[in-house]
Amino acid sequence: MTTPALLPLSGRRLPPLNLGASAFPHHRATLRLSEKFILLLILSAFITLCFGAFFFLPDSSKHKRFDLGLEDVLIPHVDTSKGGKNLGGFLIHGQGHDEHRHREEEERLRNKIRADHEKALEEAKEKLKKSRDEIQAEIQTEKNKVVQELKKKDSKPLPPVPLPNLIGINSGEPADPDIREKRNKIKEMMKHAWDNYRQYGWGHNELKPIARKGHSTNIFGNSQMGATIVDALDTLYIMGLHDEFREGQEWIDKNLDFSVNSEVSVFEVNIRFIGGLLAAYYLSGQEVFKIKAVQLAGKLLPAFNTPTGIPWAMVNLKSGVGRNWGWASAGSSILAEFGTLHMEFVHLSYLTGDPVYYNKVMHIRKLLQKMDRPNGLYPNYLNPRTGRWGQHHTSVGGLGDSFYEYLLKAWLMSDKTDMEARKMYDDAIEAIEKHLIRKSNGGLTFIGEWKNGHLERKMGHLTCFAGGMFALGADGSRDDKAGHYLQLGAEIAHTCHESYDRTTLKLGPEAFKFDGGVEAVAVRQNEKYYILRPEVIETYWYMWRFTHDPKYRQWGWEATQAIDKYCRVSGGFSGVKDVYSSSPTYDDVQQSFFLAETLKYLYLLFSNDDLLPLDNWVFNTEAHPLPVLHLANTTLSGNPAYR
Ligand code: DMJ
Repeated sequence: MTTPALLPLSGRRLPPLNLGASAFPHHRATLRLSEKFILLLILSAFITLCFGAFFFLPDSSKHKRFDLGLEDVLIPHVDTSKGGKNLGGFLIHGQGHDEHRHREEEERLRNKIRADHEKALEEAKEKLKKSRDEIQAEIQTEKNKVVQELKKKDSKPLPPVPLPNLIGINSGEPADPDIREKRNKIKEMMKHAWDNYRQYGWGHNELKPIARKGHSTNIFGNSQMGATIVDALDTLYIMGLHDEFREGQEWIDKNLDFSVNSEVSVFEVNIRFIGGLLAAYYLSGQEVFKIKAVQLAGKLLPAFNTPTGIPWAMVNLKSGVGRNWGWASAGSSILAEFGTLHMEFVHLSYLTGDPVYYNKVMHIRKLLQKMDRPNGLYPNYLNPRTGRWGQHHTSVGGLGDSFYEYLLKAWLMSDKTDMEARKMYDDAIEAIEKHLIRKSNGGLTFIGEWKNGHLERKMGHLTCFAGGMFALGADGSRDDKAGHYLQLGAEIAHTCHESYDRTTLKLGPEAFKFDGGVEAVAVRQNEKYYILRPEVIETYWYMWRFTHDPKYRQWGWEATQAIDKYCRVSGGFSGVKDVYSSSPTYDDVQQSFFLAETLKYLYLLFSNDDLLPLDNWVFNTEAHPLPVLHLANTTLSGNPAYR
């Protein structure tokens, strides 16, 4: 309200107040002060009256009941003849009438609850009359129903994505009868491995070929997830073993279920299962593989919920709880594990239109880029809580290997557009060459391991993959050093061949030394085993593709014969405990990577180059081929969801 303070103290007239012609169209536009004062007094009295009326009227809200859809409790319609009004969604009644209705309702409710209890009691009594088996069968039926419902929910169709031009899914049949025969022998070995797994280990992760039963390790958790089936699918496909492929597909369709209370290795599940399923999808076009890969990837995502976004090594598929290996330095995650997700995750984003996978792996890359690297080397251990390196150990073998491989392959898979990855690869390889690669007294090039400023002159079987990696990365290398890297690849292939050739069984040991007069030979008893690993054969195959030097086929054939002679048993193939012993003992495990990698690389070594050409396909670290994404930017623009 206007106050008397606005009144002139001197009696001098204030200039006329303009209330505007539109406010009072029938009056003069201007009023004198006394008239204005009276008008304001009347207005204020009127407003006070309105406020009073508003606050002192009886509160009708006490009589309102809101319809929340509880039809049993509330009155379904309003009988306006008895004083009720329907005010759009809630009901109003006179008070006396309301209390009566309320009591009626309470009584009705009580009766209903009583009836429900009696019914439940009757049902329980009926159940107890049934046998244990009948009850179990009923529970199982209910469970199956729930699983089917969940499956339906999980099997939502994914957005259609333009498939890359899938060149090179052909027979690759060599013209030379000798090479054809060798290739057929390798196919026969695959059939032997598969048939025995089919017979004795079906659905289990791996096979014990001597005990003739299923086998598993902690990397797959405690569930039977058919690791061998998933890992072997694409090898079966490219070998033309289509009946076996279909058996595998059927098992996956009906049985592969990731809603299990099982703690698995994120890395292993990614490279073997997601990689295997994606490759099977691209090769065969069967949707089921894509759907399963995406379902599984969803289960791995909680592993990334760490303070840094560096994933845990293990995750429980059901609860999503993650943790690291107890043996890893200071609770660290492992470079070769969190650094070997990129290829599969980029494909997942490409196929689903969901950037979540891509973002997870790019986040890891960005974080690594920002970190200091001792001597330019990446340590094997990184703490996911603090974002700090653990022990300063660097390896191109176990714990480090496939991280470097995936930098190179990220570039290749992006049709050589992901220059950030290429630069990281080039920088890392330069540091590795400077600090880790040496020549032995006998002239063998080897890659040692860096341990707190000291070079250990030991090379692992796993490290032998690097020969192929150097050859694969030669084209596009910095300062046009293609010839140098191809040569380096050849030298590593030669050294690794020596590690095979210097054994009794002509199979390579797990680790070999270049120290104290020893060259490419295992010294410790616990490094003398061969567990059907692929890395040396993998390098032979890459070297063959880039050079066509017949010695690589020759070396590959030596390895094939040694495996067939010393690792083959009637129930499949087994690793051996001592490659220097003429009467070796078996470890009784047929590793899933034997079917995924070792036999696939051997088969490709004796096939024509037009079977899965390297311009169009990039093999993940478990030898699962994924197509190059010929996209405008690094990874994702091929998917309509990203445009
Ligand atoms: C495979 O699972 C993969 O090649 C992985 O990158 C390292 N080791 C095994 C085979 O030796």
